[in-house]
Amino acid sequence: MGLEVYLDPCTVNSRKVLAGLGLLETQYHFNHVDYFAGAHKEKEYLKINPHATVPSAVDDGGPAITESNAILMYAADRDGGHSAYPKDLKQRSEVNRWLLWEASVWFPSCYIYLVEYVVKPLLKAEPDQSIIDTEAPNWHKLAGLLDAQLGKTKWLCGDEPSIADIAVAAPMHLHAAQRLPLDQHPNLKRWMTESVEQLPAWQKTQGAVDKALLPGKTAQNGTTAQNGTASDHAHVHATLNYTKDVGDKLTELYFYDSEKAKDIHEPGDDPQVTGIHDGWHRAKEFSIDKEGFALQEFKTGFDKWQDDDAVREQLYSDVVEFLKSNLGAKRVLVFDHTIRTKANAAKKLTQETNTSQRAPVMLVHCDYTAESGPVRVRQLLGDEAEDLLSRRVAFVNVWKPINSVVEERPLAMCDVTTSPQSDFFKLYLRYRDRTGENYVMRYSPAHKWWYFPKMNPEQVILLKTYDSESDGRACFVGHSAFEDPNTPADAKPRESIEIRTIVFF
Ligand SMILES: N[C@@H](CCC(=O)N[C@@H](CS)C(=O)NCC(=O)O)C(=O)O
Repeated sequence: MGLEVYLDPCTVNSRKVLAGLGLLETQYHFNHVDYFAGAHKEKEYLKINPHATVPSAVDDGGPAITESNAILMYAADRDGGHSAYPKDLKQRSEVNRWLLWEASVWFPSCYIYLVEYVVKPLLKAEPDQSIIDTEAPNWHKLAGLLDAQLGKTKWLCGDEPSIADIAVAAPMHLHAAQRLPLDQHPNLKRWMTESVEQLPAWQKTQGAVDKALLPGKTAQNGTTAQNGTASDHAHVHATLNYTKDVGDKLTELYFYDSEKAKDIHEPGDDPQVTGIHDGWHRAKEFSIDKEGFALQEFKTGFDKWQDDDAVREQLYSDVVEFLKSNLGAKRVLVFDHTIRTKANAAKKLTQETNTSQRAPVMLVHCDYTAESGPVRVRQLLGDEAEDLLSRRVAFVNVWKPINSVVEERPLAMCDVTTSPQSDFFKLYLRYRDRTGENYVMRYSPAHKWWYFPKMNPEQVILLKTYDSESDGRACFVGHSAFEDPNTPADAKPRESIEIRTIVFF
């Protein structure tokens, strides 16, 4: 079986292990635990590491090693020893001293800079300078100890690099972005930039860190190979508005003024920072029956987007033909569309007038429920409905950028293979004359989210929002617009059209 490591290459202690194993030339098998998607808190992973932290390692079915420095100590001795963790008692105690010092005081101090200057900006939050000001004297005291040592030796424990160098360098691995004041500690700066950062084992682990934590610095679709066994594709971290399931109280939205709206549970009260994966590397593989969405090419010369009649008369028939040939449907009914632009942002989600011009919806939802799908078929198809409902019927939304490439508020989809039916519950939409139903979603760290950054107007996303077939295929895809942290400051507002269809098989 060999050495299995479980980690996310972008976290401090995971990166430490990968770089350390590289220095030790240890063979291992890499298992990706997606930290920002919360995979380290999932049931299966907790069986390996009940502390719910990354990294951890298991060798040949032995006990799990759940401390990064303990993994390096183990790996160094595992294959008969390595000079990076000397056997000589006195030399070893020097290395051990720095390993323990790093875990107990150095990591916590550097971590404060990482959170304020790297993690918070990633989440579009403001760094708190008072937190840095409070920590700075302690950080300088600790950095001073390192600086004094590195004034005497090239590496922390002598002339050769040891696992202590990797361990102590890891918490400062993004020192520029972390704004660590290294200039005041010249020996420390020299060691970090001219020694540690020149190690091939260190350099090989930089790409994954930059990609996850400094998205502006790296190209979008790059890959990082780990020991030839896995690759990590780009993702962003953003807030998605899930809804708390408050038990016996219904979740509702009123589209008119009513006393009844005074004490309701509204949706979107559970914002969660979530990893959203760039789907371009496998764009052709997604299907509306498996993941619940698909990406397709759809070219049209149509451009009168502000003219609803023209959209109906000129675009709908193209969409019918496109879906028939793509999905093998016998019949397709296009029954509605919505143009979403930020120019429509002033319109509240609950605005009463039923307009086709709206702002992007920042709520994790699916447009139909198991009950509202057939109801809508009956409303729209009258006498024909019962016959049509005796065969397979699906609702498919066609989502398409208009006018220009999407740079802000893109659409994210929750992979249906990670979101069982039990993660959905009903949102009641109260209109004056009727009540509609949507699904909203309760949060789960198991959800895997996808998006297609920079989609252009010749591409569409097909979203399955209802399927009458209950044979295990995808029926309801949760989706939401989100604030993309990669959006340039001068980006054009997103403009898109969502075309609602019923597909008969
Ligand atoms: N002392 C542990 C610390 C591990 C740790 O805290 N890892 C962080 C990522 S660097 C983590 O998984 N935190 C859990 C969380 O944020 O929920 C080690 O060195 O392995």
